[in-house]
Parts: sequence; structure tokens; C-alpha cells
Amino acid sequence: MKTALITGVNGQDGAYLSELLLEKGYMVHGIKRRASLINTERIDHLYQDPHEQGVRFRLHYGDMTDSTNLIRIIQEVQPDEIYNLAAMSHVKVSFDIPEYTANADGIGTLRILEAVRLLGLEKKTRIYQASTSELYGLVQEVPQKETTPFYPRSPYAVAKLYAYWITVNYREAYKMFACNGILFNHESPLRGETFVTRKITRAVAAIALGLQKTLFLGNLDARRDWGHARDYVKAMWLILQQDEPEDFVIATGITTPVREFVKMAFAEIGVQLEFRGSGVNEKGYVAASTHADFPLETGTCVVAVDPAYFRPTEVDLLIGDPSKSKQKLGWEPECTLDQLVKEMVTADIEVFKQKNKTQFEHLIG
Ligand code: NDP
Ligand code: GDR
Repeated sequence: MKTALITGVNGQDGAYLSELLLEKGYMVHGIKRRASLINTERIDHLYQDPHEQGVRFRLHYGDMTDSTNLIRIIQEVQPDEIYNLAAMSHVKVSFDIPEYTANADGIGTLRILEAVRLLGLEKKTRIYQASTSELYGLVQEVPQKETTPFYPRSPYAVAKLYAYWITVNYREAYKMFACNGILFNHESPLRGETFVTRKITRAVAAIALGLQKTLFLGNLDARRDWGHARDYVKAMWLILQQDEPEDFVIATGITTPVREFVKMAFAEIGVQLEFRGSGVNEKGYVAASTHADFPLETGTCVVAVDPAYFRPTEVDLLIGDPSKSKQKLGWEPECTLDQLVKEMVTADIEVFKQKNKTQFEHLIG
């Protein structure tokens, strides 16, 4: 039985990857940090009572900023594969907490690599690093592929740039099986609520149930290459099963503006939609940031641009070229954007039916 260690196990990707590895017969260890609430909703269905025999899913408290704890866990677990998914993963928030982001996302990756090396596990343990299309940042070439130059545009992307190169460096210097998956945006009903797709599908669900009328967003013109997280974790696993360690772009090859995603999500519930606010302003509205700015006709919903959600430097266009992963990994995305939107809206309507209005006030993110 192979043993895997997943950092960020209770995040979106950690949950789907845990499911996949358990299905494949792995013993799965996950690192989660301590929080005042338990914060395991995404993996509760995988829980196994540690007092039973033959348990194949175990959690450990840990933090990417604490190397002593990472060394201890890796020593105890002796993993065949480490999937380093833990990160402060919100691009806009990284402008607010840049130093912490560098520590957790950049140096955190070094801590994992160095722990494996110090413990003499370089030949045994394969390492997957969760790299990102945010590395491409300011457009240098489209579609973006493994050889496209990087130009990061946020503290998050700069921290991930360090993580990318330190992974390459440990591979070259110490002959470690360490690989970067350069994953483009991937979403699901488990996506964090402050990323744009989930923010939209939650608002659509609340609107469908008559609980909300206005959705405040930032830049509607940014374009993203969106896939489904369930497809993308399969690629992570495939990357570590190759004969040679290499880096791979994982993407759909199709790009869509945020504005179009909004339209697709609202089309699921068939309400009339108006775009208002600064930036998109065919009708001459000024920047709007309060509900009072929008006296509404019955049956109409407003998507308003609030500049509070703009980033100091934006990534305008992401579109990945997944040819290498198709050719070498045999990987292709299965879920289309239409199917993804439908799945997310349907799931959020269900969530909202179960919960109370006070929990779905507008979120910052
Ligand atoms: P999430 O934000 O959903 O999950 C991140 C996980 O990391 C959470 O479990 C979080 O724990 C944990 N974490 C954060 N900081 C620390 C820390 N200091 N110590 C230990 N754990 C920590 O992200 P995703 O699942 O979407 O993404 C997984 C990885 O892939 C991330 O590294 C992300 O940057 C990267 N990525 C994601 C893409 C995407 O589109 N989803 C695309 C490309 C890369 P907690 O719940 O306590 O916050
Ligand atoms: P991103 O995802 O920054 O690409 O990073 P996010 O969903 O946050 O933003 C996508 C685009 O939508 C625009 N946008 C908004 N974004 C948010 N969050 N909230 C809004 O209200 C809003 N309005 C418009 C953004 O400006 C942006 O252009 C994600 C994360 O998962 C990273 O960890 C990962 O590395 C990359 O994807 C690939």
C-alpha cells in the first residue's frame, strides 16, 4: 500500500485528492492547521475513527510556517508521495498579508523539500508542488505553456514563483522527484466562497430563493481558463506516476470572461439581469458600493461593479495550452464549463435551502 501525505487536506483540492487516493488504495495522511472551529466539512465524509483497525485516512495538526512540525510528521509518516497543496491561496488577500503569504506559500515549500532531504528520503519520497497559472501574470504569450516566461502580478504569485523554482532547484541539485503542476483555475461546489465563481453561484442561489437582489463584483473583464477540481486532482496524481520528474500545465485551453460566467450562472435561474457600476458603465453610472444605489424594479437583479474588489495589479488573460499533459500524461479535462456552472449553482441552492439568511451576507474577497 502506498502512503501519501497531503498538506492543505481540508481545502478544495485536498478533499478531491483525498477521495481519489483512497479510491486507489492509498494510506492518506493529511495536515490541517488548528482553527477555533474544526473546519473539516469538505472531508467529513472521509472520516475514519482512528480507534478502528485498518484506518486509511488520518489527520495531523501542522502548519506550513513551522518546520519542526513538518519534519516530525514526514519522519513519522515516511510518505511515498507528498502533495503540497497548503497555501494562502487568495490573490486579492495576498496584497493585505504579503509577508505571511511569502512565508506559508514560498518558504513553506522549501520547508517540505528540506525536510525530505534532511530525513534522507530523497530517493523514496516524490513531491508534487501546487504551482499556478498566476505565475504567468502579465501576458507574455498566449496560450500559456510550460516554456512561457513568468511575470507574477501579486504577492501570492511572487511567493508561488519562489516555490516553483525551489522545487526545480531541489530536483536538479539533489535529484529529487519533485514536480510542479502549473494548474489553471479550477472550481467546484467545494470552492472557497470568496473566489469569484463560487461568490457568483452563491449569489445566484440566494437570488433564486428570494434572499438577495444585488451582487457586488470587481473586474468583470478578466478572463480565466476554468476547469473542474475533480479533473485536476487526477492530473496531480498522474504527474507523480511518471518515469521522470517534470513540470506540466493543466488547463482546458478555453478562456471565458468573468462577465460571461455571471451570465451563464444567472441563466440557470432565468432572472432578468442588469450590469451597473463603474468600469462597465454603458449607462453612465458612477462607482456604486451600497444597496441604496440600486432602486430595483420587481423581478430584476443587479450585478454592480464595486472597485473595492479590484486588485492593485490584475492578471487580465489566462488561457493554458495543455498539449504536453495530454501527450505525456494522457490527461484531458472531462467537465465542460456549462456542466461546472450547473453543478455549482444546483449545489449552492441546496446549501442555501439548509441554512439561514444571516449566513449569506455579502462576503469580502
Ligand atoms: P484552498 O484555499 O481551498 O485550500 C488551501 C488549504 O491550505 C486549506 O486547507 C488551508 O487551511 C491550508 N492552509 C493555508 N495556510 C496554511 C498554513 N499556513 N499551514 C497549513 N495549512 C494551510 O485552495 P485550493 O484547494 O483551491 O488550492 C490548493 C493549492 O493549489 C493551493 O496551494 C493553491 O494556491 C493552488 N492552486 C489552486 C488553484 C485553483 O484554481 N484552485 C489553481 C492553481 C494553484 P484552512 O482551511 O485552515 O485555511
Ligand atoms: P484568481 O481567482 O485570482 O484567478 O486565483 P478569483 O476567483 O479570486 O478571481 C478570478 C478573477 O475574477 C475577478 N473578480 C473577482 N474575484 C474575486 N475573488 N471576487 C470578486 O468579487 C471579483 N470580481 C471580479 C478577479 O479580479 C480575477 O481577475 C485563483 C486562486 O485559486 C489561486 O490560488 C490560483 O492560483 C489561481 O486561481 C489559478
